[in-house]
Amino acid sequence: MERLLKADKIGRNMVMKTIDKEAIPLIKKAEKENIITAWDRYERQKPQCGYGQLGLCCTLCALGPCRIDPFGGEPKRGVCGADGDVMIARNLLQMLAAGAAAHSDHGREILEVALKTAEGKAQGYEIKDEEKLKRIAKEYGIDTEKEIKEVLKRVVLSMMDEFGTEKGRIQFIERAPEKRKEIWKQLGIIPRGIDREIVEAMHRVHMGVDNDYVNILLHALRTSLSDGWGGSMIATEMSDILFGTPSPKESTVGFSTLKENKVNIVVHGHNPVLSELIVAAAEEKELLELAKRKGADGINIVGMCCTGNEILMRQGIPIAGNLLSQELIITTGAVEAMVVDYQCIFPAVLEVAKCFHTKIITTSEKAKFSGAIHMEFHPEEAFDVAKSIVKVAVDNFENRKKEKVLIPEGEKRLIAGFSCEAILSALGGSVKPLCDAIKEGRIRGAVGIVGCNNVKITQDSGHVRLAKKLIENDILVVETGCSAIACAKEGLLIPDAKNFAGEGLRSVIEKLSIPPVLHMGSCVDCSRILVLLSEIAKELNLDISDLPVAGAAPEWYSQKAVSIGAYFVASGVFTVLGIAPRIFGSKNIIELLSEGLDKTVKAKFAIEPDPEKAADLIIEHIDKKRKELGI
Ligand code: BF8
Repeated sequence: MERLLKADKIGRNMVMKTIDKEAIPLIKKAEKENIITAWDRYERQKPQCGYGQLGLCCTLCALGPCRIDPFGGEPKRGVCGADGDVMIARNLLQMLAAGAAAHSDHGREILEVALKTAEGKAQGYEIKDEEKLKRIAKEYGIDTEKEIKEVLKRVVLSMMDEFGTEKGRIQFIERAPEKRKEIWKQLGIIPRGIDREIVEAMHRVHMGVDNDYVNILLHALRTSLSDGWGGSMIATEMSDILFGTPSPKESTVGFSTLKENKVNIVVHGHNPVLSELIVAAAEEKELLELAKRKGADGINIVGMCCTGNEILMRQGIPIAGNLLSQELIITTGAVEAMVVDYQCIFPAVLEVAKCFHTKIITTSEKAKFSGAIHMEFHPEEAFDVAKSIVKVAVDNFENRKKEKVLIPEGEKRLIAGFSCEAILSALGGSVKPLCDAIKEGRIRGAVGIVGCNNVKITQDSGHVRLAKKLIENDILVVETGCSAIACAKEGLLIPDAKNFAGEGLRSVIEKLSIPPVLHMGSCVDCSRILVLLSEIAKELNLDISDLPVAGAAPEWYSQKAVSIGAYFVASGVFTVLGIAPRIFGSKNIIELLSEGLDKTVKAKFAIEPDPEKAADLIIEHIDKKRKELGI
């Protein structure tokens, strides 16, 4: 009886934790072996602080921590006198600034590698997309007749200028439709420089600086635009130049991408400057021979989270999972090394790795984890370091304990690699056929589903249920980040998924041989969505806010997602969040982020945890836009 009860409890727990079938045996294994995961830690945090959930807790300075009574009693203000509106706005801006900083610092690192590449000082990097380099050079007014490395150097230096304050207006803003730029100009939120907006955000949240919640949140929009149209767009474009602009590639997804007879290396984090070279190093003859001598049949690289998306998009490297998969993959007992750079890496992976032979290897000077092996990556010696990292993993193969290995079965196929260029090429070189399909109603609209996993919602269920309902209603879905990985696991990223699509959408995707859900890349590649939307809006001589489109982040958790959501809305995209941001302590801020924004930037946020209802909200919005356009 007790065993039955336990089994039932595990069964019900599984349903609540994830819909990823390959994850279930690993969660069971973790439970059996007392391995603590994020879901367990979440349970131990409950109940989470009520003041914090409403945003009415301030820990910014040492006068606090302060809190405000949400029911209108005392205390009504923090020690400094900040009311609930100011407290929530400052907290939100600080959160957003961290996200914008993360994306943009990632972009800066790509530029630093590109500069060293241009100067012939980087090891293992080259220019893979000259055509794109020249196209971007023209946007910056740079002479493209020069020697190609000189062109690269000038583009990099111009992009580096975007981080400072001298120019006063970041270049890629010019890609937006005229009507959008006019809205930004009227509101005074055109980003002046990437670092400038982030630093100013941190200045404004200091006690006694910006104490007007509207003013604080306007700057939040400007900071987010400096990310979406600045740091993230730079990261995407320069990554394409160095590593190649993605085109459709077939690959596989899930824990089953691990191979029992091979040295398994998981690359986890965000920046392709690391993962690309690990992939290249794993093809080196000497390392393959070493692997053989150690008894392995080869070296198997799989991705995790966004750095996984980067190498999936460009090279078709299999992707093992998304945010909540990172501890479970170590639980397979089949991972020789998890190599990480930064962002979204649970500190807990070190604890899980202690139960197995897995080595956690950190590579960034700014993201060290105590207990990990640190092998720092610098462009000058990047390939040598990549080879050394792979060697650590190969040497570790003999420490794997066969009796501890559990690799779930069920590898799923996917197609990734839908950069804007790839989408245009599938459409025959212009967005016109897509616009025509929208006008004719074969495609009702398009939605970008982005963002993370969050323990507060069953893993992947928000993304998958939302995507399924949208495509069923003839809405084309584009995805990035952990959202794309979630839908890949569910088999929505292959042309056969047309069976889930409505008749109109199916007729279009069948003709183009594309899936109904298009994988556009990592989280910095949300900038690709902005470029695509701008192209469509320009083709139709409209603003982005006029289009029958929307955004959604059903399972978001990160500061970066706050920035993405804000720049979607600031760019004119109605955006539905599945997890409530910490704003419910202020009616004024709820009003500002919904109707207030709608009046100014012509787009707003909605919060809807139920993916079916979120889809209804989106469909209603898309139909309203279609009606306004008379289509
Ligand atoms: O940048 S979607 S959990 S991995 S933050 Fe992180 Fe969220 Fe995943 Fe990529 Ni994006």
